[in-house]
Amino acid sequence: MQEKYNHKEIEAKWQKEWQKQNLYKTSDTLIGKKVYVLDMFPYPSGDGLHVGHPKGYIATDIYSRMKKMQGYNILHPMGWDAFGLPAENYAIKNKIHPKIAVEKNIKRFKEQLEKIGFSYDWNREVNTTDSEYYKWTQWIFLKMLEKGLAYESYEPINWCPSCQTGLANEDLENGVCERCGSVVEKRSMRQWVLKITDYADRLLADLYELNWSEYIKESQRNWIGRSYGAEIEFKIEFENGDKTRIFTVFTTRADTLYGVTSLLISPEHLWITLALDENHKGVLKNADEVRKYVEESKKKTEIERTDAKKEKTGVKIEGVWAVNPATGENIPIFVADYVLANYATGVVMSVPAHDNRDFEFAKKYNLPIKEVISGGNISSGAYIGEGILVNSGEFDEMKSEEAREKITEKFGKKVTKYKLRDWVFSRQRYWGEPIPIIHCKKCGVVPVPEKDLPVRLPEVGHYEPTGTGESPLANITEWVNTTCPKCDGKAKRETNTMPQWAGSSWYYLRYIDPKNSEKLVDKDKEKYWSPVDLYVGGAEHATRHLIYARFWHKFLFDIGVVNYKEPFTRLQSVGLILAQDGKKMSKRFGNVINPDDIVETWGADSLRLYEMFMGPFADTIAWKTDNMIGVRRFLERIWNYISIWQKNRESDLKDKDSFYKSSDKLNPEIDSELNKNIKKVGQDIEDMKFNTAISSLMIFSNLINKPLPTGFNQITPITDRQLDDFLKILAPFAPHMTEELWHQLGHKNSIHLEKWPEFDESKIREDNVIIIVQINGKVRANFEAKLGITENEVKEKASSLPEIQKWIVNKEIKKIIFIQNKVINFVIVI
Ligand code: ANZ
Ligand code: ZN
Repeated sequence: MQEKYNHKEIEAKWQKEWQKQNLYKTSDTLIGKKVYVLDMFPYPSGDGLHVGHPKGYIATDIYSRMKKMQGYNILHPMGWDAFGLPAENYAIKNKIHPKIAVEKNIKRFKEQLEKIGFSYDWNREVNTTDSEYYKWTQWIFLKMLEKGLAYESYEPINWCPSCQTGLANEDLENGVCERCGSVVEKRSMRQWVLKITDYADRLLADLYELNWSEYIKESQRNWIGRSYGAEIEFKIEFENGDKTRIFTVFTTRADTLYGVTSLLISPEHLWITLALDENHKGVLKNADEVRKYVEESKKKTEIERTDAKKEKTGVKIEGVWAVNPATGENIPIFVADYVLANYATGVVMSVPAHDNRDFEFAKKYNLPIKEVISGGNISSGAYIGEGILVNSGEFDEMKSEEAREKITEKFGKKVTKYKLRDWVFSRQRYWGEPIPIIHCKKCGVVPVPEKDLPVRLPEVGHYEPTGTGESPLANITEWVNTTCPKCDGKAKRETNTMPQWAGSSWYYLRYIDPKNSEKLVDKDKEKYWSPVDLYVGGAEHATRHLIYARFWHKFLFDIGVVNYKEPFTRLQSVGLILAQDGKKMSKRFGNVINPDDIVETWGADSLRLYEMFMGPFADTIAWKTDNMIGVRRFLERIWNYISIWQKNRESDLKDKDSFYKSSDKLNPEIDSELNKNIKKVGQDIEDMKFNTAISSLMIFSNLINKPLPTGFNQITPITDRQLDDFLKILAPFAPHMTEELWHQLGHKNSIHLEKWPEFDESKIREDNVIIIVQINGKVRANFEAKLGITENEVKEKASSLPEIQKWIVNKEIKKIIFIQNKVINFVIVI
């Protein structure tokens, strides 16, 4: 065995060997227990991987390796999310065709990944830009069209002036384009839209059964934003004698109807637009003032408009008023930009006494504040809670919850509203899946027949956005002009493409059956492998990808393509790795650390251990190359230990009482520590607590590296089986080094195909410590406790002891000094 741990030689050797043996090929026999472990697949950017990317991949690799050793069939694939704006913008900037750029970037990514020693089954690689893949993305779209879930719309949508494409609500961050930071505009244009709102209730209901963090579930609930409320009609009257008309408001607090002292209307409301129109001159007496306000509010983002801290503004519309249906009173109408056009009816009944925004607004414009729910003090602010009705006619003295029902019954009707909007599904860009539609003058919208799929993206020289609202595909006449599948007449292809999120909404299904040319996925295979048992990725996908994929999955469930109604049973978020300077790692800041360099200097196994040892897996933590030394030394000590162990063993085996020949020479301390390790490491990997698993392995390594005064050379001896077990539980973390040592010890098969060791609970000795309790530095008591007992637990236990109670009861404790596993000292005033 070599004296020194040479990571370069070992890692290259085993990566090649594993590939040769096809060690990580997923078995096609659909029997026995299975685990499907999935990473959110990357989009292959031109910058390559930085050390932050593999963090999640390392975790899933460790998890898959352990599960494989525990006897599960493993599906652990990888692929590329390669359509969309990032890839296209990179290609435009660097003047290479996106297809070429993507190929090049994928090659680079793959090389980088392979150096880290992942156990992916590359036979199942998928690429969303491969026409054999996106054929099925198009197929799903056609199925949605068939079921009435895809439709054309001309509603105003978000338009990014810099990316020159329409965007879905999900593509905005605080009202600006999530990709480039530009303020988006509203544009009316023809769009394909998917009716995700049909699934809103099921998307909410099924969250309950998912093993996902409460944070992500809550983000989804807020995104879907279901509110139960009422619609109530208000009569509108005009000073100039125009016909009356009706405005409908949406409210979640119908119980406050008697307290409504004005009506607020959104600046984009159709009625405002029409009233400002030439034809309606004279309807609004202060049209110029209103028009000016409407123009100004267009410049604000939605976040600015709804920010609770921002001042509420509005303009009273002169010459028109509304009638409160409950009190019969005339109330003013305001145009106010904290009312959003695209939520509910775009008209709000303002109740200053019981809504914070309305309170502020009423103060500013001197509107009456009329209390109708008792329980608060409205001179100091709105009372938004529940209570008993007052000043509400026949409803006085009723509880607000009950009044809500009763007032709705009398003046309105119950409705449910959602914040979720239908998914704007077309992009005016080149690098995406063509939407498989043909427009025929005679037959209208005609779906491309299934047998003609895929509709391939034409390869062209120019793919820059046109800026006209049309896709660059519109200029490619030979592609656009086609014949109608129905009437054989002249027709044109749809030129919009799908958004980046299309291909990633179902990719996990294709891994199950990546080469199937007949079907999206074989049913039996799908039944066996689905659902994904563990899905790991960034929390930034909480609402977009994870809502879209759930929506598509439910649709595929409805049409019988999949067997389960949810795609991802357990979801685990990865914490970001920041750069050494504490900033986000990015080429822009010049602070990127390339995993290739770390692997070169320290080795892949050290990189893997380091990333898992940085701290709790979901935490955001800054990278520190200096700290690589710690995990590297840990591996070296194990290497050295085994090298000495082997020599000792050879000479000792000549002795007839050889330690290594008999298992009853087991050192109970070591045996306990090892059993504890097997238990803890297994449980910690299951719980994704890699940092504590590694520290436990380190404790064991330190223990056996201690020299014993028993004549053994330098180290504490352990038996063959103990050493094997230790290497096995280390193997998922440091797959290369453990494989090498495993073979050095004379084994013939891969350590990664070994059985995960079992632990013997009865061998685990609980570590207890004696905690000394002092009062003002004098020892007054002691008690036995578990190693690692926390300060709070010690404090509680110590203060309950009678010999301590007499010192501290009714005394002021000035300070507590605590030394873990040893002492607690109460400093008191006597
Ligand atoms: C009167 C009222 C009284 C309200 C009260 C609240 C408290 P969620 O839960 O988000 O659905 N609202 C309705 N449409 C709106 C729009 N387009 N833009 C801004 N605000 C709008 O909130 C529903 C509440 O938000 C509604 O209930 C309405 O104000 C307001 F003491 O009506 B409420
Ligand atoms: Zn036709």
